[in-house]
Amino acid sequence: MLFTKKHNLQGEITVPGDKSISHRSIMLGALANGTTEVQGFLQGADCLSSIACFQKMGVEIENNTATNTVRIHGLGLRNLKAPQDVLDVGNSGTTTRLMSGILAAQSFTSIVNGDASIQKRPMKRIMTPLSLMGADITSINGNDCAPLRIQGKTLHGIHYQSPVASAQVKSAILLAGLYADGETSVTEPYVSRNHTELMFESFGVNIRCNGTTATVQPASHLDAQQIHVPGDISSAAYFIVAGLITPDSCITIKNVGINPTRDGILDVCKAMGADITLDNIRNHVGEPTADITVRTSSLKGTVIEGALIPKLIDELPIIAILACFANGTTIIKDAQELKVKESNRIDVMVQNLSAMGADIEATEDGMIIRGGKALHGAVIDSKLDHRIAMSFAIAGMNAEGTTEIQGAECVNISYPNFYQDLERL
Ligand code: SPQ
Repeated sequence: MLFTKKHNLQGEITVPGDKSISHRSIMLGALANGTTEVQGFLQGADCLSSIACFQKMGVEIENNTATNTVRIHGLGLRNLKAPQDVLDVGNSGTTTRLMSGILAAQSFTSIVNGDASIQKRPMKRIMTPLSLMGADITSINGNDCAPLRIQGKTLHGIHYQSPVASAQVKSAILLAGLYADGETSVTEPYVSRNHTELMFESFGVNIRCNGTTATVQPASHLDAQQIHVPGDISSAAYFIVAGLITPDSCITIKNVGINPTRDGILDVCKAMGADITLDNIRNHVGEPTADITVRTSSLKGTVIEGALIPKLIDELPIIAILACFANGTTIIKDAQELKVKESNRIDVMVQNLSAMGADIEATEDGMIIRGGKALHGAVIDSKLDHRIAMSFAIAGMNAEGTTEIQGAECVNISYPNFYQDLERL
């Protein structure tokens, strides 16, 4: 797909539902008693993988793709059926890791597998704590990646000190903790996104959060809920950056989730001097939303590190593009997790931005970007990573000449209509 220079992006846009919340709505809805109705569900390939996996375990799920409404007829905590086939998670790390926490406690054995990218992503981070709880979980190829074989067992509560700030690790343990014979807690180096904890609370689970520790009590049952999924801030991020760096632009993104564990990009924009405002702030079951308006801005470099990193981990590729359009140097540290996403997002950003003429270097745990150098078009290998493809669409619209994105269709993972929405502006 080809991109050329643009100016004057104007208008309002509503981005699709939050990917993390959409996944969790399927999983908790499947385990609840009664029918959970989800509005604003993300119809991205990753969330459809979550639906398909739970359907294979006997859960009736109706997905109205015209209205983005999903109805999940929950089977209750202990009534999932043994799948007749491999549980195919596609490209979705969230499905793989969270569902493994649930599978670890079932009365059957299952095989979890996904695409070539999933088969390279580290699973030891969940295998270790789940095994400590008593789970029988093995990597079939012995490389600590999928395919995983999970034989359900009786689980015990643990207090786990996680070496990484990862919502997927935390959530896998907390989901397993629903079935444990005692209290389960997870402490992280920094707080990661807390959608599982918030949704647990609304489904009636006894969950407590204190600083970087989340503690869950075993559950007897979950109560079905009505869920409104806010717009995904990770998807909004591309329009936030487009509005800030494209000349003569003003964009409003409506109904975006601004959960404080996810809103790091807003902090970065403010630190860089961006013209960004939040209006119409509302709250639904602990998940606040706002309309975000951005205008073309003169930006300065900043340092992004520490506790801020988990709050914007998926936005770092597009933030690297933003940094190219700022005066001065932007330093991204403590972000080694970027290496184990759908692609190695440090290497892929540095290679592709260098090809466009940016002054960028990779470090052990991030990137250093010296902004202010004009970008020119290049051929971009997305590595079939949706966040890379969307980031370079925005870069290509702000570069001289033509940018060609290879594998551009991978946006389907989290934002199927991304290019159409961009075109509308
Ligand atoms: O699901 P997947 O493939 O892991 O998706 C990504 C993404 O860019 O969409 C990461 F590659 O988001 C993760 C995120 O990075 C989604 C997520 C969640 O829903 O719990 C948490 C983060 O991952 P982690 O490893 O930090 O827990």
